Amino acid sequence: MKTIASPDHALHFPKAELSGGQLIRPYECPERWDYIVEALAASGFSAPQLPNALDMASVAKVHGADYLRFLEQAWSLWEAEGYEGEAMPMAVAARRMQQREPENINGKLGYFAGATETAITPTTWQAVQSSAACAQTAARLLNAGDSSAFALCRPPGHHAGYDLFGGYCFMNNAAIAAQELRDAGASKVAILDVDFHHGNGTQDIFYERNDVLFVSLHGNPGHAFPYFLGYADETGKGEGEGYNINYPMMPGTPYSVWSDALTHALDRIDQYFADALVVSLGVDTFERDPISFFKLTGDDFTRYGHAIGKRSLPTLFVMEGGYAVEEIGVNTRNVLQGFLDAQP
Ligand code: 6XA
Ligand code: ZN
Repeated sequence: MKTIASPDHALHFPKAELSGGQLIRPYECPERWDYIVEALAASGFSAPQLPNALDMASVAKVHGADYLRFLEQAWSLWEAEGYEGEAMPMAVAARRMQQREPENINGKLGYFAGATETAITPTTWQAVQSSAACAQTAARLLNAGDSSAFALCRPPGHHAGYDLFGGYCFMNNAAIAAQELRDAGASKVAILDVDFHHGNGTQDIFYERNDVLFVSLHGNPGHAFPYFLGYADETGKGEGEGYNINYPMMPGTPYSVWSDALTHALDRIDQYFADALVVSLGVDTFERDPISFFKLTGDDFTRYGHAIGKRSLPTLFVMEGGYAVEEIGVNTRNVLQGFLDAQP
């Protein structure tokens, strides 16, 4: 299994995240990437390869043109205002307000925001493009016949919607990968999101489509970020009806319960007869994750990697969250190793 990763990830590292009423050092930090690279090397995985330059064709099918223009221009518009800090949304386009992109950068930030903890720096856009390029390049490995690949994306992507950023995400790497697989001829693609948080952005992008099945296991949104999407009664719309499946779970959920949901999810994916599987891989389901509430142990990651591998689908793993930084490498490695050990 090849790993695609870019050192450009380090270009995105805001000084601050708004959390608990304070500006703190972001949980989503560059060392996360280093620990994963290190753990894979220590277990004999091949050295990461660089992505090719990002091709915007598949990106433009999952994100709006206005939104992409905003991401590209946000820092220069912010800088032109003479602000000293990093760009962060404050006022948002809430209920019964106009859904119309304002001229002012503060207005634009709020208009495109799904959450306000995520800051934009001078070099964020480069990191975002390289992260998406990792997912795209890895998808093209599957298109060329590899049976699996790992896109070590940073920043992550699953909270990024058609025209929304937030939750540390800007472009939806998993959605770009799924679109890339579709464009190369896969007629059906499944996305399995095992990150602790609901992949609201991925759900948003594919909600009215039946060519991409979205299945997510996550903290119940009544109790967990992103709070406003991820309930079990969200099943898709129009042609997409029946092609969105959510498994929200309560605080304290242990592996015994989580793995039953995974079996159910994998059965649904089997019944869909997908040509390829994209896994949004967040390891923030770990028992000692600082911002999450599931109780998976290190060995549970191996177990579920194996369960995914047994389904024998061409599989692309795309990195999402995980904030127990010292364990993130081993937990991620465990999923990939469990997967590989189940391959015929
Ligand atoms: C914001 C929490 C963001 C969650 C990010 C994440 N306070 N998503 O891990 O998967
Ligand atoms: Zn997460």
